[in-house]
Amino acid sequence: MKRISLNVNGVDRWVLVEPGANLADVLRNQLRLTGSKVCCDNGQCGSCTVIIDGKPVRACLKVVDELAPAAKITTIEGVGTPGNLHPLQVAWMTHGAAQCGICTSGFIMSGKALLDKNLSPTREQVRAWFNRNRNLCRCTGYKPLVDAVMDAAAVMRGEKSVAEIMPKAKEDGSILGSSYIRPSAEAKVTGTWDFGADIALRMPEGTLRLALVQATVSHAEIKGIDTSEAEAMPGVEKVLTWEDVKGRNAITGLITFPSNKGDGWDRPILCRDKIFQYGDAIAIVAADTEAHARAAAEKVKVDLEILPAYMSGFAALAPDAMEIHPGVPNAYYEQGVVKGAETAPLIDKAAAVVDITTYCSRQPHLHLEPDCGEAFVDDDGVLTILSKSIGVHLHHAMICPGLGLEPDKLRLIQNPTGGTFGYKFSPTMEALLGVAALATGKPVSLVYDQHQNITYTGKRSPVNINIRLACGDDGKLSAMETDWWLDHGPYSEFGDLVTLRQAQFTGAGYHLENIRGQGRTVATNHAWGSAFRGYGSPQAFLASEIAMDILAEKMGEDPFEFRYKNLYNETSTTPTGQKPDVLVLPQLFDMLRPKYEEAKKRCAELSTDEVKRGVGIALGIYGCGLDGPDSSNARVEMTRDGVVVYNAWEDHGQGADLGTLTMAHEVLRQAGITVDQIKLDMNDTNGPNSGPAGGSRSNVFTGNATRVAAEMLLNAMRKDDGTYRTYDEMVADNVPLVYDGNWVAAACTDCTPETGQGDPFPIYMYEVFMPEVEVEVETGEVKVVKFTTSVDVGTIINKATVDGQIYGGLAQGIGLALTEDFEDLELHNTLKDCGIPYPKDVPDEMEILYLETPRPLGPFGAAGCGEAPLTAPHPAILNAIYNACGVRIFRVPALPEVIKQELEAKAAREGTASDLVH
Ligand code: MCN
Ligand code: FES
Ligand code: FES
Repeated sequence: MKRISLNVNGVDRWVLVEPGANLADVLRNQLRLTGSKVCCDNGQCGSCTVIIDGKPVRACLKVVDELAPAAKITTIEGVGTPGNLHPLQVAWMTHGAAQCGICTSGFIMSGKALLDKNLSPTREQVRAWFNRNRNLCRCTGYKPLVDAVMDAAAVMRGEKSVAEIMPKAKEDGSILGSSYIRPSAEAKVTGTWDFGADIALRMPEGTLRLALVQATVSHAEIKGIDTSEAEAMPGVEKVLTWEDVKGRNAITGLITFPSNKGDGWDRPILCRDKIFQYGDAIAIVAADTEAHARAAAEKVKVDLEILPAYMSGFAALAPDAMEIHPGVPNAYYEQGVVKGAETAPLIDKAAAVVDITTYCSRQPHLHLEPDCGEAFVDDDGVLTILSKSIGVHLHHAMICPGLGLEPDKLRLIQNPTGGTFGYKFSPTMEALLGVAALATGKPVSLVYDQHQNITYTGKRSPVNINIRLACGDDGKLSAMETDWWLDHGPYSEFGDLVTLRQAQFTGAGYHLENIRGQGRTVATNHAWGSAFRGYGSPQAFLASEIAMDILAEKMGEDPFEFRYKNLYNETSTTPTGQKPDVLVLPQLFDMLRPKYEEAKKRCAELSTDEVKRGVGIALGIYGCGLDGPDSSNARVEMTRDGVVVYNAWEDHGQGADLGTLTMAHEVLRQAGITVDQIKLDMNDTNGPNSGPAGGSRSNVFTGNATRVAAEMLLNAMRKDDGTYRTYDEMVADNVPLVYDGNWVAAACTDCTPETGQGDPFPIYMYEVFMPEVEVEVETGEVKVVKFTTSVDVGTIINKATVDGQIYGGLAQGIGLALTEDFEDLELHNTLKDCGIPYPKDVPDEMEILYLETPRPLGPFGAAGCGEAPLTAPHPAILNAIYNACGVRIFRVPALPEVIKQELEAKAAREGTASDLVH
């Protein structure tokens, strides 16, 4: 221990520190300055950035003993406070630059250090600065962050006023379609928005800190668990195993497909007999400090008999592979597609056929905030779990029987959340927190480190698709056949659903009357499959959008025009036989066509022998909803102080608060209710069940339910003369004050497992992707240098939100196409090694062309938007690579070494061919 003095935000503070303590921990744990966030703890993400003597420093890397005695440290708390903001903080809010907000203070500190020494940086200098200082953001695609710095610099130079950079108010007071600032923005930009790890620090004295004993192998039988040594370690309160779980000790996947050979109870809370994947939880240590808990966890001995690990669908499907869940075949669910006429004869007589196999990777979510949560039993005996859940009611149903609780004895509340991108559609640590709080009777907290976060949360399910796509002499598509498997890891929850998505989206967007297909869900010992933005569609579009490109070439047609003439028309149905909700694809292509022609010219002009430039096209579609029948609920209450809106539109970072506020305000402003008079009370199982915030369904479903509840209140407020009652008048007239709104997708039906036919979604969103890439011939390195996209997500509810969703999704698409993977457990276990794009990996030139076709069923005409940008940016990038250098890649990520190898093979082929000619 050492007593040192730190000058933080202009104040001298004395602290006692352990030798080697890092500044991030001292600031957060000792000085309680939790505005600096810790996401990676190893210098990769920049979320802990502070300024020391004018320089941006990643506090997690800075050992406090090594600070110069007179060092002046500035944290986000010293930059601006709510109501007294720095221009950077204002600009961050007005550009929607704080989505989830976990990276925000790090970026603002880094940006401030830049502007303090250069008040007129170019955009490129800002990007290079953030890149050099390792500032990562997973939500925004970086462009809005650069916009924010440029605006803040203009304000600081005196060229713009703060008022000029604020969103423009509409004359009628409506905020619909504006860039109105989200309610959580000010807290996010000032570092006062408490995430789960911050809440853990503010838990009462006596809170136990948890650590997990986890599997370090992928498949094994458990012969014994010995906790005795761990129990004797300092600070340990209890070591818990499966014997301490009072219920069924399993998380149920709520399987609804009767033909699924699994029963949905295959995921243990704490493993008893078997390890199914790396990271599986075997025991929980509860101790007075996290360090004590982690040290004791190391001492739990687990006796294992190692089994063969099946780390891919190929391996698990081998005839001699053992059943991962004894009694259930590894291929446990089959999905068929039968639409129109038999395809074999049509393929036989086609003018051209493409027959290819594509593989979409186990993309990691790479949300920056490590999974975390708290639990306690409240004064009424209700187990209350706080977590990053994006489906509080769904998770309640999934974990309640496993914990052995009556439903009314369990409550889930969402914490402010630093990004999920879908991984939190599955419960992660909720049941573990619950087991520990019940068994110890004390409040508990559990915070994963980034290694646990990456290795022990769900991933995108890899899919291997064989596709045969055929067209007639006129270049019109005549038939499609598909055969696929989907590697869903060991746990079946939602595996059938994502297998069905392949039937719904392979070939979507085109007039295609005849389809036959067969797919299967396969259990493996790799990471369990969870939802991920675009859920199921990136795998499907990788196959059909590469096939379309090749077919166009076979027919001697331009890939853009070949697609255009095959788009959905008035007589088309989707691959599941549903009539599209709106016909917008031709317009989206028309908007893009001039840009495409320019891009082709530019690519030809700018290509050199060393660097080839190319442009690619792909379309993407996604449905809003859970698939088949779906509904949502919301509540609105008139109070003396204004209106309170209750729903469970969980916020990953996408802006559920602003969505809710806008929907309610747009209705209630007719009665003179202002935005400031609306309060939000969200994401608690004690409130209305709105369903999970997945499947880009919330804007449509919970938006509609909120609208309906607000309309019910509005009607109740309306007097006979057309004016509206005040709260006092409502009370005086005995008019009820609380209204429950419900919205149901009335016409939706399930797709059958045999044919895949049905009407699964009420509303779809549409996007066309046009990246331009440069391929360095010598190395195979690919850079996306420009991205243009045309999008229809219906009426835009908030412009800054939708822009941010699209830019952020495109950045993730670039990662999916070129760098991101979670395959090798030894290699892919940090943010950087998993291939997350840094600022310079994403182009600054990103252009979005909007078409706003109102959806008849959408709230104020809106569709969803979160998943659209990650449906098909990656096949568009692979198509652009082909356009640039003539190399076809069929699997992602398209790594430089693979492209280089293909370029060399191509050069060798061409060399041989030219030898033959001479
Ligand atoms: N929106 C809008 N106008 C429209 C459509 C949508 O302003 N016409 C807004 C909505 O109000 C909402 C956002 O766009 O704020 C996304 O709406 P929607 O598509 O309905 O999606 P959900 O609210 O259900 O959010 C989930 C969706 C999914 S499924 C994933 S995964 C995802 C995503 O949104 N994960 C995200 N966006 C994310 N953004 C961030 N920053 N972090 C994540 O983890
Ligand atoms: Fe310090 Fe990531 S937490 S750089
Ligand atoms: Fe940057 Fe979420 S806003 S990581």
